[in-house]
Amino acid sequence: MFESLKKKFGKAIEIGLPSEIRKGDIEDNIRNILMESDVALETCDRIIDSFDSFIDGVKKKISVAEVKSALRESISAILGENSIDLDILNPGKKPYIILFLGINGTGKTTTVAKMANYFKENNRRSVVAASDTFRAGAIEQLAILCQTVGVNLIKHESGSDPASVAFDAIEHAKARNLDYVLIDSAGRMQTNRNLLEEMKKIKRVAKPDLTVLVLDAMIGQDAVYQAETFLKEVSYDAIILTKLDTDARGGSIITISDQLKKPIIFVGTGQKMNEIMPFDGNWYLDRILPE
Ligand SMILES: Nc1nc2c(ncn2[C@@H]2O[C@H](COP(=O)(O)OP(=O)(O)O)[C@@H](O)[C@H]2O)c(=O)[nH]1
Ligand SMILES: [Mg+2]
Repeated sequence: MFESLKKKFGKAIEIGLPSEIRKGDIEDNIRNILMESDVALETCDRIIDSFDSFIDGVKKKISVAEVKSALRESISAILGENSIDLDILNPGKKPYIILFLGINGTGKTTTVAKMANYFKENNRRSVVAASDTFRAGAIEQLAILCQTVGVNLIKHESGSDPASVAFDAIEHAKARNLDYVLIDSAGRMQTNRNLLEEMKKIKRVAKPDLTVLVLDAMIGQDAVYQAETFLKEVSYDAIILTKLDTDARGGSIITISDQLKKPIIFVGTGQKMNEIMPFDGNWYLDRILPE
């Protein structure tokens, strides 16, 4: 993942070997690389400003080592800005209720099942609520995934009230002393009023401890606009970014962190149930920056 971004940074920095690079040149190059990688313009500017402040202001020429550390610090500062105080495996409440939101196709349903699998692998017990009762086939899709993972699913008929499915799943979890309730949801167009009312109702009824916005890394800056629309109507606490394996340009993590001001807590890296992991900024920086 992210090999092409790493290669571009590598080339830009190596221009300075064996001695030094002109600061203005390397800043132009970094800006261009970030822009080609789908990083928003304002975010590029923030990174360059911060890069500049890491380097002695009057210096015109800088060493390769200085470039590397200033670049790492500048991006790292953005990634680390929005952390939340949450140990997801020990959240301190039982059942811990997580609601997953996002528009169609971003990977919500897959992510719900992957998270159930992640919790199971860590000896935690979950129940899943099939609260996407709108889209044909959604309940069946989730039923198959839950069977693969080996986790209970609470479902009602297609077209029924999503909030009451969530409510039943919470009762189920309480009765069995389960650790988590994971609530899938429907995602038609973000402008659809009914959907927004439906999500608000699920939130009112389920009172989630954590509301996660599921975003698709592949769609880059559009993801930001989608999320902003959600943010206006339904609040959320954190982001799970899916399909990192298909993010050929590699910059969506930076843009999303900077523009949405919410922490990315997990990332999806493939279609298999175990292809999800807690997000770690250093893991990402190691992949995009040359050693
Ligand atoms: N490559 C890849 N595909 C994913 C990932 N997460 C989900 N998908 C795929 O994205 C498609 C839509 O996923 P789905 O969970 O149905 O999205 P939903 O409409 O938001 O519930 C499916 O084909 C998933 O297999 C991921 O991390 N990587
Ligand atoms: Mg779905």
